[in-house]
Amino acid sequence: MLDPTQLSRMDALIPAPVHARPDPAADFAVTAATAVHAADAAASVGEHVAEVLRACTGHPIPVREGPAPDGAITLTLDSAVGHPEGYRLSVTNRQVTLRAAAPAGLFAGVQTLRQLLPAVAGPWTIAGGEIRDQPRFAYRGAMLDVSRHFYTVAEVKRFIDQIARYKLNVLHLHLTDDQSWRIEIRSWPRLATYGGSTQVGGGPGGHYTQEQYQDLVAYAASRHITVIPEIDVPGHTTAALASYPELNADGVAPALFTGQGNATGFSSLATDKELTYRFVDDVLREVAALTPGDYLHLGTDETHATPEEGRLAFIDRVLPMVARHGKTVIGWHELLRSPDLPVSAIPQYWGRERSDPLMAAAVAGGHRVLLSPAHRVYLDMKYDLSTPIGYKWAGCIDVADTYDWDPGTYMDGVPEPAVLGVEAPLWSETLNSYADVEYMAFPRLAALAEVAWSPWSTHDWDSFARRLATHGPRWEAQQMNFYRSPQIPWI
Ligand code: TNX
Repeated sequence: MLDPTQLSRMDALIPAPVHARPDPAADFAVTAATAVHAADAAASVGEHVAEVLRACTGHPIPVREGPAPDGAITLTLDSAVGHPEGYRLSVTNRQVTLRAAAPAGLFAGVQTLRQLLPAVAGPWTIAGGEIRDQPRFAYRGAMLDVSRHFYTVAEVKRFIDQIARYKLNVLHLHLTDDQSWRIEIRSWPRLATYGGSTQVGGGPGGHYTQEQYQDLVAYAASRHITVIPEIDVPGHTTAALASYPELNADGVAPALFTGQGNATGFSSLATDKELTYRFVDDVLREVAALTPGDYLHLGTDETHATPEEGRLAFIDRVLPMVARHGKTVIGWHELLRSPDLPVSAIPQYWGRERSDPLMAAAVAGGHRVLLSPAHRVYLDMKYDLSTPIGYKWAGCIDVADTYDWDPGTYMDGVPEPAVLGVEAPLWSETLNSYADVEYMAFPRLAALAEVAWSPWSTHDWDSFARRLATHGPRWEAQQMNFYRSPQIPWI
């Protein structure tokens, strides 16, 4: 394997771009005179790149409108680039030019530009050359389970920043489960104030007020990341059932649950009570109103405590509510047990089989799907048997396992055009702190990001491992608690 310290920065990008032509003689020096030129819809991304450059160089880096002189970094919108998340980046001694059809593409280009800067210390040059790039999959997601353990607004923002650097564009927030309810619902206030008051192990927990949730959504949007809220129903609902006795079949509230739970599901909303549907509709209405993105995730997994007939009736009634509130449903793939789903509904596959008749039938019927095969992308699985936290029910998952699979050919009857995208879920039963989140997420999320963004023609484990090695110093500089997998030749 080539020595990673010899890699040029343009050869070390993650995710790998569609096309890159490094030109080591064309590095661009960022100086006290460097300005960013960006107007109109490009201006906010212009401010973002200026902020990145100010933070590392200490130079003023003003953002200006108008024609760019020599020595400038220019961001322009140009419909000729085509794909809304694609970009063209050209770096010469005299100027840096970034073009994209939409701000999301400029933002993706800026994430590339960051990696063209030195990892830790100056001289602050942007590595020279040309890049043409666009994503393979539209949906590139990470899920954070804030229910089993609570993470503060500041911690979730840090996670957003960390995933944005690798061009992920979806943050799925698992907001409710047996252990807690983490989002304020004004029509059912005890969900958050009581149902959110604890976490696994019995610690204090917490919840997001509606203002805090909106602040998170806006922060994510400023990084071109869509938040998808998950309200897991009808199972995984002890926190709600504990908060309101009338939601229980027998009218008796269970105690709050602070164990880790089991992988089968032991709680259920009362699917034959009319009040249940008023409750779900109220919750979905409030959450939809706070969420600008297109999707609501309804969970629907592991409903072993819900009689099957009740489960089907529940899903039949609840899916149209989501549509009435203007959103498209995502559910874990158990959703496919319901016949006659609207074709817009998106199953998220978390199984380990490469063949699933319900998935193939859904695709044949026109559904698009999300792939999260547990033994590849479940970030709560241990790396190896010595990993102190995490589970191993789907196997130990080291970086190469997350890297070496092709979503476009992964499942029988699920060809690439049917794959909306991929997502790596991070369940948090065993993650006691945000440092634990980082440890399980990185470096595996970088591998997932490349699977999601880069064309399969660039897929190459040796190359990836070498490139990843150069990201270690960047993560150290950000005080990230990442796992130093022995598969990677860290520098
Ligand atoms: C299964 S995958 C779950 C989660 C657990 C996870 C632990 C899925 C849809 N449900 O409730 O947290 O396993 O690995």
